[in-house]
Amino acid sequence: MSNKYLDVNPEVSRALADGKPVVALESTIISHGMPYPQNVEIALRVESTVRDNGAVPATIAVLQGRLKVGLTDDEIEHLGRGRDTIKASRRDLPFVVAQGLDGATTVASTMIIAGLAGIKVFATGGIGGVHRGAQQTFDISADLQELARTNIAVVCAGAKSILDIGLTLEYLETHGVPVIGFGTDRFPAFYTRDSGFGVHCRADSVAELARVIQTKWALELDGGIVVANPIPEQYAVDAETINRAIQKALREAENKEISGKEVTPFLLGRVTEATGGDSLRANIQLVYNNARVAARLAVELAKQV
Ligand code: PSU
Ligand code: MN
Repeated sequence: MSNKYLDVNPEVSRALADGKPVVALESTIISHGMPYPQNVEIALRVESTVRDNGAVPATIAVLQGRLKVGLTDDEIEHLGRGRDTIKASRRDLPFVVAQGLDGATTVASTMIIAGLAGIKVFATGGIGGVHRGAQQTFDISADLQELARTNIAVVCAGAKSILDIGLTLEYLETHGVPVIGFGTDRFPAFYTRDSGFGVHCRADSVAELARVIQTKWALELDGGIVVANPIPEQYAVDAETINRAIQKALREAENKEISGKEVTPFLLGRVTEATGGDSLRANIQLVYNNARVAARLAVELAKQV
């Protein structure tokens, strides 16, 4: 597929034309999800992890109004340094593109751009979801709507418990989005392997995952799939510590009346500050782990076509 606003880098473009495996990667995690300079180092290592597992990485962002699929190392550095890059989700894309601005893409907008390029697999850390207190605030991430409509498999470590995970899973069920536990019956909560909620189906190999994904699309059941890949045991963070930091961050967000798209970056920043090195280390490791599984899944999907 092509689009006049889309720039797919030559390596990614060749891989897609040859039916080779490609994994999309988002950029809000770089600009708004982790501190500089670790964010750049991690983004680059995530790319090499994808390569080491047999697929071509395609980090996605908007640069000077162009939808970029596959960034250079300098472009990743630029995004990682930029303190005021716009966080661009679905509704921000028209403005960012029309004005020729830079935008870091969320799960939702990365899915959209990956879809335009013809990429089927995407690795990230955690997806957005239904926020706690959404009954009052209506704060539901556009990521969930996108999962309802765009045909991409998103490999993540579940969702952070800054969200209401129960309501997030209900929303995904309503919209027909499969939530597949990879080697687990439990939906993970990013830093921890069990959110207290189950998944509705499980796959124990990438071949099994690929079959379910291909079957969904062959049935013309459009929309995404959540592959819930728990953080490796040895990197999981103590749930108590994380929950305390999250409670404090939520109270602060409420007192400061943070709203709209500022909510998630604010909470992420505060939780990272409060839990220090441990949570960042966990964050890094779970992203590598997701990149690994996504690459293996992309390899499998390329075989099964
Ligand atoms: N959750 C994380 N880390 C992140 C994000 C969410 O644990 O970096 C980012 C992702 O880019 C996600 C976005 O798509 O935040 C969701 O923002 P919002 O809740 O405003 O839709
Ligand atoms: Mn929101």
